[in-house]
Amino acid sequence: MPPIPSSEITPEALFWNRRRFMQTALAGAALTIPGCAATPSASNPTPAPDASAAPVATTLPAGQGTVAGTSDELGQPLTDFAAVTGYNNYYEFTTDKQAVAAAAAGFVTNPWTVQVDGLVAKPRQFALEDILKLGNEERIYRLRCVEGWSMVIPWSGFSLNKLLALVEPTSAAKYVRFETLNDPERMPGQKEPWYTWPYAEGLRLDEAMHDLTLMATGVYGNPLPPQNGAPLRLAVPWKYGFKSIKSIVRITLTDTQPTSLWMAAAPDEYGFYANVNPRVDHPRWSQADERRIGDTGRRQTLMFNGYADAVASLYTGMDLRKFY
Ligand SMILES: Nc1nc2c(c(=O)[nH]1)N[C@H]1C(S)=C(S)[C@@H](COP(=O)(O)O)O[C@H]1N2
Ligand SMILES: [Mo]
Repeated sequence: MPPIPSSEITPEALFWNRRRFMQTALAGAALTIPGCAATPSASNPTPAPDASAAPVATTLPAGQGTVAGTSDELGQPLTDFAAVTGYNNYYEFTTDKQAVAAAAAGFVTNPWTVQVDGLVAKPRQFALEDILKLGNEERIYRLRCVEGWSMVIPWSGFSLNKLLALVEPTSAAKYVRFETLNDPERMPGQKEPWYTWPYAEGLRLDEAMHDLTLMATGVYGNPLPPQNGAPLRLAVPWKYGFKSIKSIVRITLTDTQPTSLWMAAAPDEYGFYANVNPRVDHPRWSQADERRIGDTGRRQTLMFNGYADAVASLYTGMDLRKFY
Protein backbone atom coordinates (compact mmCIF):
# COMPACT_ATOMS: atom_id res chain seq x y z
CA MET A 1 0.00 0.00 0.00
CA PRO A 2 1.57 3.35 -1.00
CA PRO A 3 2.07 5.85 1.77
CA ILE A 4 -0.67 8.44 1.75
CA PRO A 5 0.59 12.00 1.49
CA SER A 6 -0.97 14.17 4.12
CA SER A 7 -2.36 16.42 1.43
CA GLU A 8 -4.52 13.57 0.18
CA ILE A 9 -6.00 12.81 3.55
CA THR A 10 -9.50 14.07 3.90
CA PRO A 11 -9.18 17.07 6.19
CA GLU A 12 -12.58 16.35 7.49
CA ALA A 13 -10.80 13.53 9.33
CA LEU A 14 -10.30 16.13 11.96
CA PHE A 15 -7.89 15.78 14.80
CA TRP A 16 -10.80 16.62 17.01
CA ASN A 17 -12.74 13.73 15.60
CA ARG A 18 -9.79 11.40 15.75
CA ARG A 19 -9.33 12.25 19.37
CA ARG A 20 -12.96 11.63 20.09
CA PHE A 21 -12.89 8.51 18.01
CA MET A 22 -9.87 7.17 19.86
CA GLN A 23 -11.50 7.93 23.19
CA THR A 24 -14.58 6.05 22.10
CA ALA A 25 -12.46 3.19 20.83
CA LEU A 26 -10.49 3.08 24.06
CA ALA A 27 -13.71 3.14 26.00
CA GLY A 28 -14.35 -0.27 24.52
CA ALA A 29 -16.73 0.36 21.64
CA ALA A 30 -16.24 -2.13 18.81
CA LEU A 31 -15.27 0.24 16.05
CA THR A 32 -13.22 -0.25 12.93
CA ILE A 33 -9.72 1.13 13.25
CA PRO A 34 -9.35 3.99 10.79
CA GLY A 35 -6.61 3.94 8.23
CA CYS A 36 -6.02 3.29 4.60
CA ALA A 37 -7.26 -0.28 4.81
CA ALA A 38 -10.39 0.54 6.72
CA THR A 39 -13.73 0.85 5.03
CA PRO A 40 -15.62 3.77 6.48
CA SER A 41 -18.77 2.53 8.10
CA ALA A 42 -21.63 3.98 10.02
CA SER A 43 -19.62 3.58 13.20
CA ASN A 44 -16.42 5.02 11.78
CA PRO A 45 -16.56 8.72 11.04
CA THR A 46 -12.97 8.82 9.81
CA PRO A 47 -13.17 9.17 6.05
CA ALA A 48 -11.23 7.17 3.53
CA PRO A 49 -8.10 8.85 2.22
CA ASP A 50 -8.18 10.14 -1.32
CA ALA A 51 -5.55 7.72 -2.57
CA SER A 52 -7.24 5.92 -5.43
CA ALA A 53 -7.82 7.15 -8.93
CA ALA A 54 -11.34 8.21 -9.73
CA PRO A 55 -13.26 6.00 -12.16
CA VAL A 56 -12.76 6.83 -15.82
CA ALA A 57 -15.56 6.68 -18.35
CA THR A 58 -14.91 4.60 -21.42
CA THR A 59 -18.22 5.13 -23.19
CA LEU A 60 -20.66 8.02 -23.14
CA PRO A 61 -22.37 7.29 -19.86
CA ALA A 62 -26.08 7.15 -19.31
CA GLY A 63 -27.23 10.33 -17.66
CA GLN A 64 -24.79 12.62 -19.44
CA GLY A 65 -26.60 15.21 -21.49
CA THR A 66 -25.35 17.62 -24.09
CA VAL A 67 -22.73 20.07 -22.92
CA ALA A 68 -21.71 23.01 -25.09
CA GLY A 69 -18.22 23.55 -23.73
CA THR A 70 -15.38 21.07 -23.58
CA SER A 71 -12.99 23.04 -21.38
CA ASP A 72 -12.85 25.89 -18.90
CA GLU A 73 -11.72 29.42 -19.83
CA LEU A 74 -8.11 28.38 -19.17
CA GLY A 75 -8.40 25.60 -21.74
CA GLN A 76 -8.44 22.83 -19.15
CA PRO A 77 -10.63 19.90 -20.19
CA LEU A 78 -13.79 18.83 -18.39
CA THR A 79 -13.35 16.17 -15.75
CA ASP A 80 -15.00 12.92 -16.82
CA PHE A 81 -18.70 12.57 -16.11
CA ALA A 82 -17.96 9.34 -14.23
CA ALA A 83 -15.67 11.16 -11.79
CA VAL A 84 -17.91 14.20 -11.38
CA THR A 85 -20.85 11.97 -10.49
CA GLY A 86 -18.90 9.13 -8.89
CA TYR A 87 -16.36 10.79 -6.62
CA ASN A 88 -18.20 13.06 -4.20
CA ASN A 89 -18.11 14.61 -0.79
CA TYR A 90 -21.53 14.42 0.81
CA TYR A 91 -21.31 13.53 4.48
CA GLU A 92 -25.09 13.30 4.87
CA PHE A 93 -24.84 10.01 3.01
CA THR A 94 -21.36 8.60 3.57
CA THR A 95 -17.79 9.78 4.01
CA ASP A 96 -16.63 7.31 1.34
CA LYS A 97 -16.40 9.43 -1.80
CA GLN A 98 -16.86 6.54 -4.17
CA ALA A 99 -19.91 5.23 -2.29
CA VAL A 100 -21.89 8.49 -2.19
CA ALA A 101 -23.63 7.96 -5.53
CA ALA A 102 -25.01 4.56 -4.51
CA ALA A 103 -25.87 5.70 -0.99
CA ALA A 104 -27.78 8.73 -2.28
CA ALA A 105 -29.40 7.00 -5.26
CA GLY A 106 -32.90 6.81 -3.79
CA PHE A 107 -32.95 10.32 -2.38
CA VAL A 108 -36.27 11.92 -3.41
CA THR A 109 -36.05 15.64 -4.23
CA ASN A 110 -39.54 16.27 -5.54
CA PRO A 111 -41.44 18.08 -4.10
CA TRP A 112 -38.85 20.53 -2.77
CA THR A 113 -39.18 24.02 -1.36
CA VAL A 114 -36.63 26.66 -0.47
CA GLN A 115 -37.43 29.19 2.21
CA VAL A 116 -35.75 32.58 1.76
CA ASP A 117 -36.11 34.74 4.84
CA GLY A 118 -34.37 36.96 7.39
CA LEU A 119 -33.47 40.56 6.58
CA VAL A 120 -35.51 40.82 3.38
CA ALA A 121 -38.51 42.91 2.40
CA LYS A 122 -40.29 39.98 0.74
CA PRO A 123 -39.62 36.67 2.50
CA ARG A 124 -40.88 33.81 0.46
CA GLN A 125 -41.13 30.06 0.18
CA PHE A 126 -40.18 28.99 -3.33
CA ALA A 127 -41.33 25.81 -4.97
CA LEU A 128 -38.54 24.18 -6.95
CA GLU A 129 -40.48 24.69 -10.20
CA ASP A 130 -40.38 28.45 -9.70
CA ILE A 131 -36.69 28.44 -8.89
CA LEU A 132 -35.91 26.49 -12.04
CA LYS A 133 -37.52 29.29 -14.08
CA LEU A 134 -34.71 31.65 -13.01
CA GLY A 135 -32.41 30.25 -15.65
CA ASN A 136 -30.40 27.37 -17.00
CA GLU A 137 -27.03 28.70 -18.16
CA GLU A 138 -24.07 26.40 -18.58
CA ARG A 139 -21.09 27.42 -16.42
CA ILE A 140 -17.86 25.49 -16.53
CA TYR A 141 -16.10 25.99 -13.18
CA ARG A 142 -13.07 24.56 -11.48
CA LEU A 143 -13.86 22.97 -8.12
CA ARG A 144 -10.92 22.87 -5.71
CA CYS A 145 -11.51 20.78 -2.61
CA VAL A 146 -9.66 21.85 0.52
CA GLU A 147 -8.29 18.29 0.61
CA GLY A 148 -6.03 19.00 -2.36
CA TRP A 149 -7.87 17.61 -5.40
CA SER A 150 -9.82 19.39 -8.10
CA MET A 151 -12.16 18.94 -11.06
CA VAL A 152 -13.51 20.97 -14.00
CA ILE A 153 -17.29 20.71 -13.89
CA PRO A 154 -19.98 21.82 -16.36
CA TRP A 155 -22.75 23.09 -14.09
CA SER A 156 -26.00 24.62 -15.17
CA GLY A 157 -28.14 27.04 -13.22
CA PHE A 158 -28.36 30.78 -12.59
CA SER A 159 -26.58 33.47 -10.61
CA LEU A 160 -27.78 33.44 -7.01
CA ASN A 161 -28.29 37.21 -7.23
CA LYS A 162 -31.37 36.58 -9.38
CA LEU A 163 -33.03 34.73 -6.54
CA LEU A 164 -31.90 37.24 -3.91
CA ALA A 165 -33.29 40.13 -5.97
CA LEU A 166 -36.76 38.61 -5.71
CA VAL A 167 -36.80 38.82 -1.90
CA GLU A 168 -35.20 42.30 -1.72
CA PRO A 169 -32.51 42.19 0.98
CA THR A 170 -32.79 45.13 3.38
CA SER A 171 -29.91 47.53 4.03
CA ALA A 172 -29.27 45.71 7.32
CA ALA A 173 -28.44 42.43 5.54
CA LYS A 174 -24.68 41.75 5.51
CA TYR A 175 -24.43 37.97 5.16
CA VAL A 176 -26.31 35.05 3.65
CA ARG A 177 -26.68 31.76 5.48
CA PHE A 178 -27.49 28.52 3.65
CA GLU A 179 -28.83 25.32 5.13
CA THR A 180 -29.08 21.78 3.79
CA LEU A 181 -32.13 19.59 4.34
CA ASN A 182 -32.25 18.14 7.85
CA ASP A 183 -33.78 14.67 7.60
CA PRO A 184 -31.77 11.85 9.20
CA GLU A 185 -34.17 9.23 7.89
CA ARG A 186 -33.42 10.24 4.32
CA MET A 187 -29.85 11.32 5.01
CA PRO A 188 -28.47 8.66 7.33
CA GLY A 189 -25.11 10.39 7.76
CA GLN A 190 -26.96 12.92 9.88
CA LYS A 191 -27.37 10.24 12.54
CA GLU A 192 -23.64 10.51 13.16
CA PRO A 193 -23.03 12.71 16.19
CA TRP A 194 -19.72 14.12 14.99
CA TYR A 195 -21.09 17.22 13.29
CA THR A 196 -23.61 19.93 13.99
CA TRP A 197 -26.30 19.05 11.47
CA PRO A 198 -27.78 20.32 9.29
CA TYR A 199 -24.84 21.34 7.10
CA ALA A 200 -24.70 25.12 6.97
CA GLU A 201 -22.60 27.60 5.03
CA GLY A 202 -22.40 31.34 4.62
CA LEU A 203 -21.24 34.10 2.32
CA ARG A 204 -20.86 37.83 2.74
CA LEU A 205 -23.73 39.51 0.91
CA ASP A 206 -21.45 40.98 -1.77
CA GLU A 207 -19.95 37.52 -2.38
CA ALA A 208 -23.43 36.07 -2.66
CA MET A 209 -24.43 38.82 -5.11
CA HIS A 210 -21.37 38.26 -7.32
CA ASP A 211 -22.29 36.99 -10.78
CA LEU A 212 -19.94 34.01 -10.46
CA THR A 213 -21.85 32.69 -7.46
CA LEU A 214 -24.01 30.05 -9.05
CA MET A 215 -27.14 28.33 -7.86
CA ALA A 216 -26.51 25.08 -9.66
CA THR A 217 -29.50 22.96 -10.61
CA GLY A 218 -27.79 20.74 -13.17
CA VAL A 219 -24.51 19.15 -14.13
CA TYR A 220 -23.32 17.70 -17.42
CA GLY A 221 -26.47 18.85 -19.20
CA ASN A 222 -28.99 17.20 -16.89
CA PRO A 223 -30.64 17.93 -13.54
CA LEU A 224 -28.28 17.35 -10.61
CA PRO A 225 -28.16 13.75 -9.47
CA PRO A 226 -28.51 13.27 -5.70
CA GLN A 227 -24.79 12.81 -5.10
CA ASN A 228 -24.06 16.27 -6.54
CA GLY A 229 -26.60 18.00 -4.32
CA ALA A 230 -29.97 17.68 -6.00
CA PRO A 231 -32.11 19.54 -6.52
CA LEU A 232 -30.02 22.67 -6.00
CA ARG A 233 -26.64 23.56 -4.53
CA LEU A 234 -24.17 26.42 -4.57
CA ALA A 235 -21.10 26.55 -6.79
CA VAL A 236 -18.71 29.25 -5.53
CA PRO A 237 -15.70 28.58 -7.71
CA TRP A 238 -13.07 30.79 -6.01
CA LYS A 239 -13.62 29.18 -2.61
CA TYR A 240 -12.80 25.71 -1.34
CA GLY A 241 -15.40 23.14 -2.31
CA PHE A 242 -16.96 22.84 1.13
CA LYS A 243 -18.50 26.30 0.71
CA SER A 244 -20.58 24.92 -2.18
CA ILE A 245 -23.37 23.55 0.00
CA LYS A 246 -25.69 20.89 -1.40
CA SER A 247 -29.44 20.27 -1.27
CA ILE A 248 -30.38 23.69 0.07
CA VAL A 249 -33.73 24.20 1.80
CA ARG A 250 -33.22 27.55 3.48
CA ILE A 251 -31.45 30.82 2.68
CA THR A 252 -31.42 33.46 5.42
CA LEU A 253 -30.21 37.04 5.11
CA THR A 254 -28.60 38.18 8.34
CA ASP A 255 -26.44 40.88 9.91
CA THR A 256 -24.25 38.31 11.69
CA GLN A 257 -21.46 36.22 10.16
CA PRO A 258 -22.84 32.67 9.95
CA THR A 259 -20.99 29.74 11.50
CA SER A 260 -20.57 26.90 9.04
CA LEU A 261 -20.57 23.22 9.92
CA TRP A 262 -16.80 23.11 9.37
CA MET A 263 -16.12 26.23 11.42
CA ALA A 264 -18.04 24.67 14.29
CA ALA A 265 -16.27 21.32 13.93
CA ALA A 266 -12.72 22.67 13.73
CA PRO A 267 -12.41 26.44 14.16
CA ASP A 268 -8.61 26.29 13.91
CA GLU A 269 -8.79 24.62 10.50
CA TYR A 270 -11.74 26.13 8.65
CA GLY A 271 -12.56 29.80 8.43
CA PHE A 272 -15.55 31.67 7.13
CA TYR A 273 -13.94 32.96 3.94
CA ALA A 274 -12.16 29.81 2.74
CA ASN A 275 -10.91 31.47 -0.43
CA VAL A 276 -8.60 29.22 -2.42
CA ASN A 277 -5.13 30.52 -1.62
CA PRO A 278 -1.94 28.61 -2.44
CA ARG A 279 0.00 30.77 0.02
CA VAL A 280 -2.10 29.97 3.06
CA ASP A 281 -1.58 26.38 4.09
CA HIS A 282 -4.07 24.28 5.93
CA PRO A 283 -2.65 23.68 9.44
CA ARG A 284 -2.00 20.06 8.47
CA TRP A 285 -0.91 20.27 4.81
CA SER A 286 0.19 22.58 2.03
CA GLN A 287 -2.33 24.20 -0.28
CA ALA A 288 0.33 25.12 -2.86
CA ASP A 289 -0.69 22.41 -5.29
CA GLU A 290 -3.48 20.00 -6.11
CA ARG A 291 -4.29 16.83 -8.00
CA ARG A 292 -6.70 17.30 -10.87
CA ILE A 293 -8.85 14.16 -10.88
CA GLY A 294 -7.84 12.17 -13.94
CA ASP A 295 -4.25 13.48 -13.88
CA THR A 296 -1.34 11.63 -12.39
CA GLY A 297 0.85 14.49 -11.25
CA ARG A 298 0.03 17.59 -9.28
CA ARG A 299 -0.43 21.13 -10.53
CA GLN A 300 0.01 24.49 -8.87
CA THR A 301 -3.04 25.87 -7.15
CA LEU A 302 -4.06 29.29 -8.45
CA MET A 303 -4.92 32.29 -6.28
CA PHE A 304 -8.71 32.41 -5.89
CA ASN A 305 -8.68 29.19 -7.91
CA GLY A 306 -7.93 31.20 -11.06
CA TYR A 307 -10.78 33.69 -10.61
CA ALA A 308 -8.70 36.53 -9.12
CA ASP A 309 -9.52 38.99 -11.91
CA ALA A 310 -13.19 38.64 -11.09
CA VAL A 311 -13.12 38.48 -7.30
CA ALA A 312 -9.89 39.86 -5.80
CA SER A 313 -11.45 43.31 -5.41
CA LEU A 314 -13.95 41.85 -2.93
CA TYR A 315 -11.07 41.47 -0.47
CA THR A 316 -9.12 44.70 -0.94
CA GLY A 317 -7.40 45.67 2.28
CA MET A 318 -8.10 42.39 4.03
CA ASP A 319 -5.33 40.25 5.48
CA LEU A 320 -6.01 36.99 3.66
CA ARG A 321 -4.00 35.03 6.21
CA LYS A 322 -6.15 36.28 9.02
CA PHE A 323 -9.43 36.12 7.13
CA TYR A 324 -8.98 32.58 5.89
N1 LIG B 1 -24.59 19.42 2.40
C1 LIG B 1 -23.32 19.18 2.01
N2 LIG B 1 -22.76 19.96 1.08
C2 LIG B 1 -21.48 19.74 0.69
C3 LIG B 1 -20.70 18.71 1.29
C4 LIG B 1 -21.34 17.88 2.25
O1 LIG B 1 -20.74 16.93 2.81
N3 LIG B 1 -22.65 18.14 2.59
N4 LIG B 1 -19.38 18.54 0.90
C5 LIG B 1 -18.71 19.71 0.34
C6 LIG B 1 -17.38 19.42 -0.19
S1 LIG B 1 -16.13 19.14 0.95
C7 LIG B 1 -17.11 19.46 -1.53
S2 LIG B 1 -15.52 19.29 -2.13
C8 LIG B 1 -18.21 19.60 -2.54
C9 LIG B 1 -18.17 18.41 -3.49
O2 LIG B 1 -19.14 18.56 -4.51
P1 LIG B 1 -19.32 17.41 -5.60
O3 LIG B 1 -19.45 16.10 -4.85
O4 LIG B 1 -20.53 17.77 -6.37
O5 LIG B 1 -18.07 17.42 -6.45
O6 LIG B 1 -19.49 19.64 -1.92
C10 LIG B 1 -19.55 20.39 -0.73
N5 LIG B 1 -20.94 20.53 -0.28
MO1 LIG C 1 -14.17 19.43 -0.15
